[in-house]
Amino acid sequence: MLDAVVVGAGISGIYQLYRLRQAGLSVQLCEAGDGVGGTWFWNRYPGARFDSESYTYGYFFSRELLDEWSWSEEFAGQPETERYLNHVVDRFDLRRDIRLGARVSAAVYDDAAAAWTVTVENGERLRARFLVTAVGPLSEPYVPAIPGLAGFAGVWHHTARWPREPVDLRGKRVAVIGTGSSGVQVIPHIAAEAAELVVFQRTANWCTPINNRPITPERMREIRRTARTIHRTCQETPGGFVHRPLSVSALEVGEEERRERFQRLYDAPGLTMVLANYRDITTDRAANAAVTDFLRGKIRERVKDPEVAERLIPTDHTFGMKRPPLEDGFYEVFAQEHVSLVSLAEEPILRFTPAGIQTAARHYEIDVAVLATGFDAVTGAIRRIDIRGRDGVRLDRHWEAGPRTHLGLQSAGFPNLFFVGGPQSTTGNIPRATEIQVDWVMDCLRHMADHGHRYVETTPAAEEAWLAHVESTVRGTVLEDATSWAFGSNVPGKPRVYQLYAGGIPQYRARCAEAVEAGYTGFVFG
Ligand code: NA7
Repeated sequence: MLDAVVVGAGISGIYQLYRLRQAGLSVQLCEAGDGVGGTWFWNRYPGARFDSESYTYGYFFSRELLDEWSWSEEFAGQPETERYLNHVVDRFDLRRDIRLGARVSAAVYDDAAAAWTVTVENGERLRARFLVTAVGPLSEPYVPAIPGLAGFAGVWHHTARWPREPVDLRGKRVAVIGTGSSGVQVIPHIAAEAAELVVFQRTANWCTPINNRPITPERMREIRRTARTIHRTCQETPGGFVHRPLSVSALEVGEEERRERFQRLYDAPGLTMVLANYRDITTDRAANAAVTDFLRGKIRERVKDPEVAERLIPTDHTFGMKRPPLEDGFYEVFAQEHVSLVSLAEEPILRFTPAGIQTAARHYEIDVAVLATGFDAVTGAIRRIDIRGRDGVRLDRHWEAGPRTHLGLQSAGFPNLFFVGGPQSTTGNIPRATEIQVDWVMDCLRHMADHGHRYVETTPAAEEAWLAHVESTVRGTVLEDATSWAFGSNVPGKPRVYQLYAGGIPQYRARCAEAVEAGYTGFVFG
């Protein structure tokens, strides 16, 4: 019997495997894809790129790794990140414990043995004391049930299942459905190749420029030299980034000063507009309105056709309630003759036809459809696995009304099962959030070994208390306005429940640590 099975070879699962191996435990990591990298394996659409600074996203656990790896850009593209994760896997000799093309379909807890039997889709079975899911919060693609898609005679791709071999779009009539982060990244690249591009937008987003730039060798030396400080800053900020909010309110300063500040943030790299802004832009609606006034002006400045500009201006949401897509030439794309924007509010999609897309207003002839329609986020990839805990209870049933966990780490009735990057846990710059959980799991396993415990599980009361706390972190903030994946509201039929944790990284880490210091509050050992 193995000590542990880890599911998912993304940035979090790789770190979990590394730590388990370092502790001398026997581990197998099962990965559905044919390569490692998770998000950075699957999302290979043109333009896929970080919105976290590269050097804040990578690992900090090894000085040697920090010294030998050089990022080429402030925000690395998908190929570079995939190379990085492959490098890490080889560098630390992790590949021999990774099974590729091994999608886990089921996991059943055996009470008598205090162990999990994990079934891989090919029928293979693994037995392990511990099971860790590191399947990623944005990994289960959401394909909307648009009638006629199966009969579409052209080709279609979801952005998160982009083929490995390049898709030739030259001379093609292409449709992109969706204008979230993925759509906003892919659209300028498709426009550069396709003969025609029609963008179908359901909801406009407040996008801000990525302002990406190369990292010079000199800057890379500086990053290496200050790596520890960078890591510490990421641990101290709510979203795990290097940016800190200002200590002043947007409403305490004059209009001109505020405008200058917004302009500086607009010109700065990364998610600065949301992360390094006045402290109250996501908590005070008047402060938020000041930001949206500024961004509305920017869209009007950058989009030539006033009618198109108005369609690209969000009408129904506050800035920051969703993670704002970072763009590079997105607004300018619509000035090109061969690019058009369809607002689904004016012209809903009725169906795919064999030759294209029929809206309420007209038919669009299409050769290639790109679905940038997002994910069944956070719980989707976990619920897809048939997980059965004590007494055969299904996790899927346990989470029917929304996820229930303690600290986002465990669910009651599922001993020795840990979630890394799962529901009700902190988010933002994902690796900075999930390393807290991986480290917590390792401490817990050491504690169990020291005390001779066979299992650890949480309780319904602890779940109830964590749910109440999770809800309190989002109440009263602009996040509450969102109809987005964070609430599961992008997937029809999914209960509208806040799926993440909005208390921020420092508070999340503190709560995880407090539970341990108080003798593992909310956890039961046996
Ligand atoms: P998102 O942000 O969920 O965006 C999905 C987009 O697809 C969004 O514009 C949706 O419109 C649109 N969508 C979804 N379903 C439909 C249907 N049925 N018809 C038309 N349009 C639809 O996913 P992304 O992949 O872009 O980004 C995910 C995260 O990755 C992002 O938050 C970053 O953190 C990184 P809607 O807004 O729902 O009206």
